[in-house]
Amino acid sequence: MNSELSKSQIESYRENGYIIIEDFLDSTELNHWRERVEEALRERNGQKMPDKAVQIGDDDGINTDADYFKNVFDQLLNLWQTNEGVKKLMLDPRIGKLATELSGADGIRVWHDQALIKRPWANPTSWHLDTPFWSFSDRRALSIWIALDDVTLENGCMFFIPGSHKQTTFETTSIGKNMGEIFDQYPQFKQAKSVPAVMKAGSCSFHNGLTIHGAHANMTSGFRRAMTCAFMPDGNSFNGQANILPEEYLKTLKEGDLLDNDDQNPLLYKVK
Ligand SMILES: O=C(O)CCC(=O)C(=O)O
Ligand SMILES: [Fe+2]
Repeated sequence: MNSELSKSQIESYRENGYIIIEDFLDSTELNHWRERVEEALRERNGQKMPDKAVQIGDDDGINTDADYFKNVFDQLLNLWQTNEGVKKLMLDPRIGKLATELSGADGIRVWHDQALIKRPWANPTSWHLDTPFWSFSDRRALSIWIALDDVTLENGCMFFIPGSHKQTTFETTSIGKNMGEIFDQYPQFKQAKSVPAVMKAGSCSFHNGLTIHGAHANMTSGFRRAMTCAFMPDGNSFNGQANILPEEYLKTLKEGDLLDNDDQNPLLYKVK
């Protein structure tokens, strides 16, 4: 695993709100990730979250058009909670260290992982932000996105609006059918130049949850598979939004409570 960051990579991430790390996994590691993720997906049999009976493609109340959205990607969350192999891979402190260093936090917790599988001919992913959906509000929150297949302009690579993370806010927008809806909320980026994140299988990107991003449609007959994980800087508190927190845990939380439950949000890395 290519888990060393140079100063200029960190600077570039902070400036642009995303970074691509080529050859993050070598070919042996990549095969292992593919096998573990495939196994975890088979076990889940379409169940989107470990603790809820929602199937992929069901209306989740976040996305405004279920029929359209189910053809954007298969989205399965918190595979680390249901598969030991994925847990080992996902809770790797080297990934935690990368996320900590890029974010500038003094420690990092898993918010949730998710497999994002664009099937052949899948719809595009509308431009959006991530952090406004989460149960904490931190401008440093970020995600890793690991390519399990070669990701191209043809099969649904992600795109970023560089620097947008410095100006966006925690105000929510829907992820609907209209690709560019978010630009009505942030008109200052209507003329911005987007950058595609084309990468080989085994490479990864990190993006700040406040960086405007989206993805192409899959214009091919092949799959575009990604394994991703969202991270919460350690020390954050509950902002009142349920997001993916289980009912039982939510019942115990009130706004302002520290989110330090190691079973739900394991601490991956802490600066000593
Ligand atoms: O994979 C995609 O199409 C979108 C991914 C994304 O939005 C994310 O990882 O935050
Ligand atoms: Fe996203």
